Order: sequence, then structure tokens, then C-alpha cells
Amino acid sequence: MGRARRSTSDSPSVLLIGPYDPHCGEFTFLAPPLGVWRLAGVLEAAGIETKVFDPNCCREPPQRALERELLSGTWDIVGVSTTGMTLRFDLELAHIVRRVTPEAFIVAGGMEATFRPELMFELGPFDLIVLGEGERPLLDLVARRRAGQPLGGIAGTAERNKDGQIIRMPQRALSRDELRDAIYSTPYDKMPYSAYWERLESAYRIGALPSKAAREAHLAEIRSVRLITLNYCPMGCTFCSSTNFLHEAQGSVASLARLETDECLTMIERIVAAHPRVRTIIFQDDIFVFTQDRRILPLCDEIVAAKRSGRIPPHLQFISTNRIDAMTPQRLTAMKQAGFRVLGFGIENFSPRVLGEFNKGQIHRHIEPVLSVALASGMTPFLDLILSSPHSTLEDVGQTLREAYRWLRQGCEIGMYPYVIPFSGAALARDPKLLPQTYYAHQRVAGTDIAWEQPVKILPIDPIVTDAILRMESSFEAMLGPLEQQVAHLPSRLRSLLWILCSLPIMAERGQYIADESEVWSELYARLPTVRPAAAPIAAATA
Ligand code: B12
Ligand code: SF4
Repeated sequence: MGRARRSTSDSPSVLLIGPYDPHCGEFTFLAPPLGVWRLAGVLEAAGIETKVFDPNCCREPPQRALERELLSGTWDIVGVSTTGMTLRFDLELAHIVRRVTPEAFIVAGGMEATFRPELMFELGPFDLIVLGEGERPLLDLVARRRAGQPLGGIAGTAERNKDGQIIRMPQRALSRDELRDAIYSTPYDKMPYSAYWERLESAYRIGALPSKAAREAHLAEIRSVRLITLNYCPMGCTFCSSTNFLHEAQGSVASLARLETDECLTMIERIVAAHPRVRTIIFQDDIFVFTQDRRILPLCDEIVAAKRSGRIPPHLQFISTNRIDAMTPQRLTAMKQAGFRVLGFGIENFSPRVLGEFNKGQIHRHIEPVLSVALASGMTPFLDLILSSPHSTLEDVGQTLREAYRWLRQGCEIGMYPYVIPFSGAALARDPKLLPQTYYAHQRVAGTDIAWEQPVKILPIDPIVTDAILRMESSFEAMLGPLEQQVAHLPSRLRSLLWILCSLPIMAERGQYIADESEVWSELYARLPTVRPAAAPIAAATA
């Protein structure tokens, strides 16, 4: 985005701050924050000078970099993006904004702000909270500032009245055309993907990898650009917040929108033009293929044709997250031909009972056939798993661990989480019956004396299962420390093997056999040969 210049009443300037995660890349690849970049693109298209501050990609400590940025111009509006996982860090930045630029109008937006506006006012220095998609409320806010009009009553915001009460003004979700225009405005040419790639490449010590093939595989994974073609998700999984995001902002059931085939192609071409070194495009939609999907087959055909005609590079690959019950052999074949390399599936659990609790019981019968066909066709399924639910039994946990191990050995990648995290807005987080199962972390906002208790775990009701899960978690953390000293980055497949390894003695004590320990160690070494000489301290941590 352009440089800040002194604002006048008719040309406000806006600074947008992405969610701040000081443990960048700990869980997964980081990338430029798509939400604030899309907003910046929409504001710039409307002639509003806007800059993005990305705290995860600074040369100096982000706090100092932010102060410098704030002092480099006069900002009429500063927007802070929030998520549950990053909230304490997002708030730290918001308080810096208030201290350095006391006159700025500070707005919070994003997932956490949408579901918890009252918490934002309580903990943060905010003048206004944006609910849901930020495009319309921000444009309205700027227009009013330009016109010198009052800033109250904007649709899609929450404000605090004189009595301290929170007033919410709902907004309808973006229509299909509005969503398309917003996605088209995303300024990919300005988004610093190369800076992220360089950081990731050095973090992975790319040059040190043994074979060219392994290096290429890593590069394809790292040199990726994220594209979102859908606004959130209709599936209603009980642990998920995303599925309720638009409804929360609209105050009623919102309809979904997504790009058409030709619009997806337009975006792919733009991304390639903006970042010619890109190897993989990650479709970041919550779910990319629906059961009644009319887009996936024509899209794959169009991609194949575009590669053949040279419109997009033939080696370009794709990753997407999909519903497993939406996959058919025909779709899988078409996706493979188009260059889909990794298919994400929210499997969550292998126990039909737990899947029912998560409101996705219908996927169970599709797991085995779809994973088998996907693997046979040369694509890598990436399974997200949650080891336990509030009503899980030890058998459920055992079943999921055993199946996870089986699929890992067959070539799936797995991301594993021990319990449900009570994300604001998720059905399970709102269930009062689960309050006794909910555990809190004492969070502090650095640089302030603000602190609060944030819900962080929903543990199983059965105390035996909770005990097993918590012991696995502490064993996992004890093992992770020494491993991370030796390896630059620990991918999900290794983390999942560690979870399995940690579970073996704990589950065995309760009569649940998961796998042979020496075999699991061999699987771990096979994926991490360099760690072999230093295995002793790691083994000690599991004892
Ligand atoms: C892409 C993505 C990632 C990428 C992020 C890449 C990147 N830098 O963009 C990666 C893979 C790194 C990732 C990681 C994780 N993610 Co994630 N991720 C997503 C996903 C699928 C899409 C986000 C996105 O780009 N949306 C598209 C943009 C356009 O939408 P948006 O960000 O919501 O922004 C819009 C509005 O929110 C609003 N807005 C946003 N910010 C602001 C700021 C202001 C000032 C205003 C006015 C408005 C505003 O306007 C924007 C435009 O309309 C969401 C699900 C979802 N559908 O949102 C989950 C989601 C955000 N992730 C989630 C989680 C849990 C995680 C992880 C913790 C997973 C894990 N266990 O490892 C990690 C945490 C990483 C971290 N440190 O924060 C949760 C967050 C739950 C919560 N309530 O906070 C979500 C909601 C999924 C879910 N339902 O569980 N994630
Ligand atoms: S977990 Fe995935 S499929 Fe389920 S509601 Fe959330 S985004 Fe949709």
C-alpha cells in the first residue's frame, strides 16, 4: 500500500494491523494476513490511502516497528485484526497504538472481535468493533469521517453507549458480486509472499537438505500463495467458529457465496503474474468441494486447458481443504490431473460416536474408500484430527490413535490436537453443560496490567480419559523441547507421530494397545534421519 501522508478531513488514511503471532510458524506455515490485505485492497480501490502492518514479518521487534510506522504518518483510523489464539498479542499492539497515537480512531475486527465485542471493549482501547466482513463497515466509516458525519450506528459494528451497554448493529453478509469484487481487489502484487518464502526457506535450512527431490518438494510447499474463493462454511461442526461467523454478524442465517470457475482462473492468473516463482496455490476455503458441487469438474478442466495453452505454468500445483463425503473417484481423478497435490480433510476422529458429537457423523463411511483412492491416485491426504471430545471414551481415543497410525504409515499427513479448543462462537464453546469441563488460561497483555481468564480446553467428561489426554499432552511437550533443538521445523507428520508415541504407555496402562513402540520410533527416524544420534534424551523424555 502507498505511504502514509498527512491526512486531511477529506482524505483519511488507514492503517490495518494483521493478527500477531510471536510463535510464527509453530503450528503451520505463516503467510501474509489475507483478511487485512483484502480490506486494504478494497479501501485503496475506493481511493482511501491504506497501509498494512504485518507484525509477523518485521525486521525488528514488531512493537518497535509498529511505533515507527505509527509515527511515520497521521492515521485517522487504525484497524486491529483479532483471532482467539492471538488475542493477547493483538491487544498488546492495540494498546501501543493508543499510547503512540492517542487521537487515532481504533477499530477491532476479525473472528474474536465479531464473537466477543464486549470483551474487546473491556480489554482493548477500541472506539468501535466491526462485526463480520470488514469491507462495508470500513468504507462507511471512512465516508462518514470524510463527510464529518457522526460515526455511530454503522451497520456491521458494535459500539458502547454512555451507560456502557454494547449496541450491535447487524450487517448482511457480502453478496456474491460483492465477495467477487473484494477478492478481485486483493492486492497480491503488494503482498510480501517472497519475504515469507525466504524466511521459511532459511527456517527449513533448505540448502542443507540431502537430495534435489526433497528440496523441490519443500519448495513446492513453501512457495505457496493462499487464495480464498468462499466466504466461510455452512457445515455446522460443533467445535468450529468459522461456520457461525456470518450468522453472528448478520443476526440471522446468512447465505454463502463463492467464486465461479472462470473467476477462480482469473485469480490464479493474477497470482502467477504477481508471484511468478509460486509453485503451489492453496485454496484456503473452509471447504473447497461440496457434495452437490457443480464447480470442481469444470474448474479442473479449465486448469488443465490453461496449463496446456500456457496461460498458467504447467508445474503449478494446488492444495485444498474438502469434505471427505464430497469426494468421488471421478472428482479425485480430475483433481489429480489438474495438479492437486495435497487434499485436506477435516476427519477429526475415527469414532462414529464422536463424529456424531461433532455434527459430522455422515462422513464416517466415506473415510476408508476416499483415503484409499486419493492415496492410490498419488495425492497426499492431510487429515486434521481432534483426539478427544467432551463425551469421548478411552476406546474412542484408542480407535482414533490406531487409525491415525495406520493412515500415517500408508502415506497420509496428519495434524493432531488433543482436545477441543473452545473457540468463541463455536457451539461447544457456548454449551453451558460443558462449563465444568472448560479450562482457562490466565492471559496477560504485555506492557499493561490487563489480564483475563481465557477458555483454552474442553476436556472429556470421563476423568479417566481426561487424565490420559493431559498426561499425553505433558509427555508430548516434554519430547517436543529436545526435538525442536535439533530440527529447524517440525512438520505435522512428525508431531502426530510424537503424539502416538506419547500415547503408547499411557493407553497401554488402561488396556488399550495402539502400536508397537519400536516400530513407531522407526517411523519417526525414517522421517527424521538427522535426529538419530541425539535420540537418547528424547527417549528419556517419554519414559
Ligand atoms: C487461512 C487460515 C489460516 C492460515 C493463515 C494464513 C494467513 N496468514 O492468512 C494458517 C494456516 C496459517 C492458519 C493457522 C491457524 N489457524 Co487459521 N484459519 C484460516 C482460515 C481457513 C481462513 C482465514 C482467512 O484468510 N479468511 C479470509 C479473510 C478474507 O477473512 P478474515 O481473515 O476473516 O477477514 C475478514 C473479517 O474477519 C474481517 N476482519 C479481519 N480482520 C479485520 C480487522 C479489521 C480492523 C476489520 C475492520 C475487519 C477485519 O474483515 C475481513 C474481510 O472481510 C480461517 C477460517 C475462516 N474461514 O476464516 C481459519 C481460522 C482463522 N484459523 C483458526 C485457527 C484455530 C488456526 C490455528 C490455531 C490452527 C492450529 N491449531 O494450528 C492456527 C493459528 C495460527 C495463528 N498463530 O494464529 C480458527 C480461529 C478460531 C478463532 N475463533 O480464533 C479459524 C477461524 C478456523 C476455525 N473455525 O477454527 N489459519
Ligand atoms: S470444521 Fe470445517 S467443515 Fe466443519 S463447519 Fe468448520 S469450516 Fe466447515
